Parts: sequence; structure tokens; C-alpha cells
Amino acid sequence: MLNIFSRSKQTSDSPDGRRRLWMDVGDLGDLVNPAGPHEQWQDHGLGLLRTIMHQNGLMTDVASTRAVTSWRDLRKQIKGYDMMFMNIRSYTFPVARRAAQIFKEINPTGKVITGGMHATVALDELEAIPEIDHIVQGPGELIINDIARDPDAFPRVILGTGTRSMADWPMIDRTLWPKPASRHLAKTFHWPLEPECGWGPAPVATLLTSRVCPWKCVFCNESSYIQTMGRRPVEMVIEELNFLDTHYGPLGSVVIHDSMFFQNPSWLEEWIEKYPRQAHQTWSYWAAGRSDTVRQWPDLFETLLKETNWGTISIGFESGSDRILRMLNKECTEEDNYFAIDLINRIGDELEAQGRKPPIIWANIMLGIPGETPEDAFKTMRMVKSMHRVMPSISFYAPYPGSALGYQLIAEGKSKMSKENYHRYPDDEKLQGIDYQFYRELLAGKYDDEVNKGLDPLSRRKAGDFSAALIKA
Ligand code: B12
Ligand code: SF4
Repeated sequence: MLNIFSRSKQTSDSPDGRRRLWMDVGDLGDLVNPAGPHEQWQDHGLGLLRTIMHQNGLMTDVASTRAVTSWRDLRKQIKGYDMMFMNIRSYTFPVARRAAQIFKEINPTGKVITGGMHATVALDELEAIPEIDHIVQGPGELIINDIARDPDAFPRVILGTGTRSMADWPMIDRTLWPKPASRHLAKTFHWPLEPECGWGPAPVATLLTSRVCPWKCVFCNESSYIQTMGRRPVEMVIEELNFLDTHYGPLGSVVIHDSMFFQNPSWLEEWIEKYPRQAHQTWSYWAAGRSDTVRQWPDLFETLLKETNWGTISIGFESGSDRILRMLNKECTEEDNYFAIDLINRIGDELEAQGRKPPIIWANIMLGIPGETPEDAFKTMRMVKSMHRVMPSISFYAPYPGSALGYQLIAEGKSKMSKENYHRYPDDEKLQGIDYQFYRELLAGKYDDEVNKGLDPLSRRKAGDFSAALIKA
């Protein structure tokens, strides 16, 4: 039995005697009494880089802003370090900035070394923080050891380097991830595995098989920060799952965090061949696809659902209107979306008739997109209602830096997101000029008569109140 509350390995073990700290960043208290299930997921960037450092004798401690409920509590944990490392995404930027300031106050000669998505897409915001000594843009796996050994040898802003393939990544040592910080949470967390969030039974293993998506939707910043790299070989993925099952399991289900799992057919064919045979169990998993490729490779998709237990299918439908899909450069059409929905509905019915668990759609939907008319939004809600087994994940469009549309709206002064508040609450207003009240009413079912037009009786009967499906974005 693992001792959840034991401290992680001390930096005094580092041969050079320098004390290094990794700061996991997220909202205060999310590892004490989380605001929601997704807030508890572990950070693969931190896990990977810490693993690489430890394998090279650069020992670190870990602290987490999620594991404390006040800044005062954090202060107590960061005294006496020579360096602090952080992986900063846009939505963790305000917390990371505060952590950097506190670290420097307590350790004036210590170095704050940062990297992550926000360093790449909003460099100016990091540069404006005097407490940050180094900013690494892009991937960090081939530079982290050098900068941790001798940060002074590097300029303030550095271009990171990554491996050509995910085959070159070590298996993450998950015991280097922060622990749940309350007895209550520890009971359901299954550290160093992760808790369930409604997608499959606990304990959950999250992992990545691919990185970066080749499409260029204008609201997304995938292509702007890391170059496409080789996918992790199927056998390494299965080996890791079996390892986790043996050492920390029994594993309940898997979350494949890839931005785009359903790409690269030859990899997927190998997955179909090997996962059901070589894994200790064909654990059900969550993974993402696109409706146009489902339409392009329907047989491959159906086989994946039926033979590999792809139980929760995340699809970025985004909108039910061609006009909006074109504006978003989604390269998927209304017809593609309905093709994928009908296919999943049909496969679900078939599996259910055989007494098997039908797959569920995790439907990513955006509302409040600039230029969207009420009719576009009705079409979107109509599309959501036509999914027979669905967990809708609806968000108000958020103009993130790094995405083409985000940069444009920020430059035009229309973004209401700020470096103080990249995202806080699901119904936060993200843009000027959007009638959010209309969208709140739409989600509450006020326009159900419009939405239900043309829907089959089963879909029409579905409850019209989607307010609870609105997520942080
Ligand atoms: C998995 C994931 C999630 C998971 C888990 C998040 C987590 N705890 O890690 C979940 C589902 C919860 C999630 C949610 C969200 N996510 Co998310 N997510 C991802 C995803 C797909 C993978 C992240 C990952 O693990 N990457 C792999 C690791 C290895 O890469 P990495 O962390 O970037 O680290 C590398 C480098 O950045 C660098 N590096 C990092 N830190 C440091 C530090 C130093 C010192 C150095 C030298 C280098 C370095 O080196 C690392 C190795 O190369 C990314 C997309 C992507 N391609 O990364 C989006 C992404 C990070 N998410 C994003 C967003 C917007 C969100 C949400 C706000 C919105 C939403 N509707 O989904 C929510 C909010 C979450 C919350 N807590 O409230 C955006 C962030 C945009 C931005 N500008 O920051 C991304 C980039 C997706 C996108 N293209 O829009 N997400
Ligand atoms: S929204 Fe999805 S499909 Fe589009 S670029 Fe981002 S990850 Fe790829």
C-alpha cells in the first residue's frame, strides 16, 4: 500500500546540492476540495520533465498551488529553494504569476524558470513579470536538464527543444505527481493514478499517444506551439498501461488525452490488433476524433468502437451550422457532423441490443461565436439533441492567445479575457458584442420550440435544459 501522505524525494539528494522545486499550478484548493473532476487531472508536462530530471540525477521536490487553500500556506512550502520550475498554460497564468512573486519574496536569489503553452503564445505577458528569470518557449524535454544545471548560462528567453518522436520519452514516473492534499480526496483519488470523472471507472490512467493536431481550426492553438512529432508506438502505450495496472491497479479505465486520437490509420489499425490481445484488459477509454475523419474512415471507426472499447468519444462538433463551421476553419460540415452522430447512434443501438455497453459521445460545442445568429445557435442545439447517448460539453467561445481568431479579437480589443482572468466560471462572458443573455436562455430551454423543429420524436422528447452542461473555457 502506498503512503499517500509521505513526502516526495528531497532535493538534498541532488549531487550538486542545489535545491530545486517544481510548482504544479492550478486553482487554489483543487487538490484539497476540487471545484470539479477535471481540475484534478495531473499535468503530463510536469510529470515528463520531472521524470527526465530525476533520471539524470537532478532531484526536485514538488509543491502545488492546488494542494493549498491560501497563499499563506504556499509560502510555508517554498522556503530555501534555489530554483522553481513551472509549466504555465493561459488558464493557469494568474496563479503562476502569484507563485513566482511569492517565491522571489521568500528566496530573493532563487531562479524562477518557466515554460509551457503560455510562454509560447503570450511571451510578452511572461516577460512583463520581473520575478520570472527564464522563459522557455516550445518543448522542454531536451533542454530541461541543462537549464536546471546552470540557469545562468542561458538568456532570459530561450527556444526549447524536444524529441522527434514520443518514442523517445521515458515512461512518466507518476509518483512524482503531486498528491491529493486532504484525507477526504485521497480516498477517491487513487494516487498515483487518477480519479474518475464520469467517463469510466476509477482508478483512471491518463496518457498521451500523440501530440499536436494537424488541423488548423481558428479558435484552437494546437499548431502554434509544438511541431508535429512521431506518435508513441502502440506497444509502448500498452506496456505502460500494463505496468500501471500491475503496480498501482487494478486499473479501471483510461483517458487518452491526445488532442486528436483518431488520426494516422496505420497506428489505429495496429492499436486494434494489439490492444485487445496484449493489454491485461481491454479497458474502456475516452479519446478524441473529428466528424470528417469518422466519415472518411467509418469502418476503422466502427471497429475501434466495437473491438477496442472506445467507450467515450470526444468529438469537436463545435457548431451545427455550416456558416459557422466555415468561419472556424473547422473543415467539417453539418453533414459530416450528422454522419458521425447517426453512425454512433446506430452502433450504440446495436451494442445495446447485444447487451453490451453503448458508446457515449462527449460533445464539444461552442456558443457565442462572433457572427453567430440565433438560427445558427438553434441548429447547434438541434444537433446536440439528435445525439442519443451524449455528455454535452458546451462552452462560450473563448478567444485564447495562440489561436488565429483569438489573436485577431484580442488585437481588435474585443476580448473580455484578461491576464487577470483567463477563465474562471463557465458562464463568464468572454467577448464584447455577444448577447450572453440569449445564450443563457437558449441553454435553459426557452427556445425549445425552435430547436425542436424537424427533430425526430425521440430527440424532441429530450430535456431542453442544458445549463448544467456549460463548462469552464
Ligand atoms: C490534457 C489536456 C487537458 C486536460 C488536463 C489538463 C492538465 N491538468 O494537464 C483537461 C481535459 C482537464 C484540459 C482542460 C482544459 N484545457 Co486543456 N489540454 C490538454 C492537452 C490536450 C494536452 C496537455 C499535455 O499534457 N500535453 C503534453 C505535455 C507533455 O506538454 P506540455 O504540458 O505543454 O509540456 C511541454 C512544453 O510545454 C514544455 N514545458 C512545459 N512546462 C515547462 C517548464 C519548463 C521549465 C520548460 C523548460 C519547459 C516546459 O515542455 C513540455 C514537454 O515538451 C493540451 C493540448 C496540447 N497539445 O498540449 C490542451 C490545452 C493545454 N488545454 C487548453 C485549454 C484551453 C483547456 C481548457 C481551459 C478549456 C477547455 N474547454 O478544454 C480546460 C481547462 C482546464 C482546467 N483545469 O480548468 C489549451 C490551452 C491554451 C493556452 N493558451 O494555454 C490547450 C493547449 C488546447 C488548445 N489547443 O486549445 N486540458
Ligand atoms: S480544435 Fe481539434 S481538430 Fe481543430 S486544431 Fe484543435 S485539436 Fe485539432
